[in-house]
Amino acid sequence: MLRRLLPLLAVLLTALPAAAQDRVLNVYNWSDYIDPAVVERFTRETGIRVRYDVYDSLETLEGRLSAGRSGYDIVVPTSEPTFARLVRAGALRPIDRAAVPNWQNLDPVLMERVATIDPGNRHGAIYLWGTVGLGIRVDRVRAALGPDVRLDSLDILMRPENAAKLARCGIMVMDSPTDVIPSVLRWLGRNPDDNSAEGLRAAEQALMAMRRHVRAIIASSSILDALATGEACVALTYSGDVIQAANRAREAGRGVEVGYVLPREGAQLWFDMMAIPADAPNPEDAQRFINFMLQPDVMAAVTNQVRYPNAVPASLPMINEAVRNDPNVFLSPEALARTFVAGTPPRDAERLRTRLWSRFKAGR
Ligand code: N2P
Repeated sequence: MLRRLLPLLAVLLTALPAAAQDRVLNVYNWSDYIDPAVVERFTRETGIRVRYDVYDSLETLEGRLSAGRSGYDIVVPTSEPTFARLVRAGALRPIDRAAVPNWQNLDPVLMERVATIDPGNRHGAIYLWGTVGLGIRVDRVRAALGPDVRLDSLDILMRPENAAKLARCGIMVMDSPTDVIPSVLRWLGRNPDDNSAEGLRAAEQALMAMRRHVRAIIASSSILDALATGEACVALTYSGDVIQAANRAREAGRGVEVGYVLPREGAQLWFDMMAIPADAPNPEDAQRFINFMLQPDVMAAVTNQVRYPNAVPASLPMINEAVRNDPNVFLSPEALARTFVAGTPPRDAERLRTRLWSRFKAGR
């Protein structure tokens, strides 16, 4: 009986639409930046399997994409500089709105902000956004700098006398000139887009002045881990990563209390964009994925998991109370007004920045 049924089964399986069987979508996203259940649901609903790779800095993403033929269908670059450069280079495929009806769920005010570098929002939808600031061990920082220390400034890290007091406790900086230099310039009271030789020299001096107190300049994903275990006492990194680390530390129950410092001198604000490389092998399925992600319940699940706000306002009622009321996830209008969005440095400035950064890493 079974013998006779098997060939029939084989015929039935091959007759299934190609759709359900061997479609694969290649996604390249930031680490710790999605709810895995959401990816499973996408596969369940569409039959499309997802090959999911991660990066943890814009430098890594740009390196991977610059050669072309990355093989990815979805990438998630920050609006400036990476997404802006890709748009300008014609390296992204225009998105067919008719295939993405959930586009209408996007907040027009936020989308307008990224239209400056992508006129008409043709190449990308905001996925998540956030700030750059400090993850700190609140009790340790208070113990080192005094009970009255203001926990709202990059002074904690950037003033050498503070860094000296915190060195033994563990200072870390994410390994990304792109996402660190603008905050340093701003802390210096300069234009965060100051790419003059003099501006960059000032940034370098400031970084070098606290360099010997820094324990590690490492990938943002490693910083998240180090904050969660308590190994890092002060770390310059992305907002939601700090909040994720704080939650992990709390769950571990070993008395590590992590807090986020939104720099009052002005925090760098960034928007990460879902986009499709021009040479994506499966652009239609990529659009399906973007459409799937833009559903309010899906975006709510992502924000609940990774603690970054999204750009789909209808997701708000489904976001957990604690996340919705966290002022470091959803900034108050006053806090938002003090943020800045960094621009895209010209290529020659990029070279200066890279050299500055290797000297900072080397410590000389
Ligand atoms: C996620 C990193 C946030 C993205 N781990 C920074 N644009």
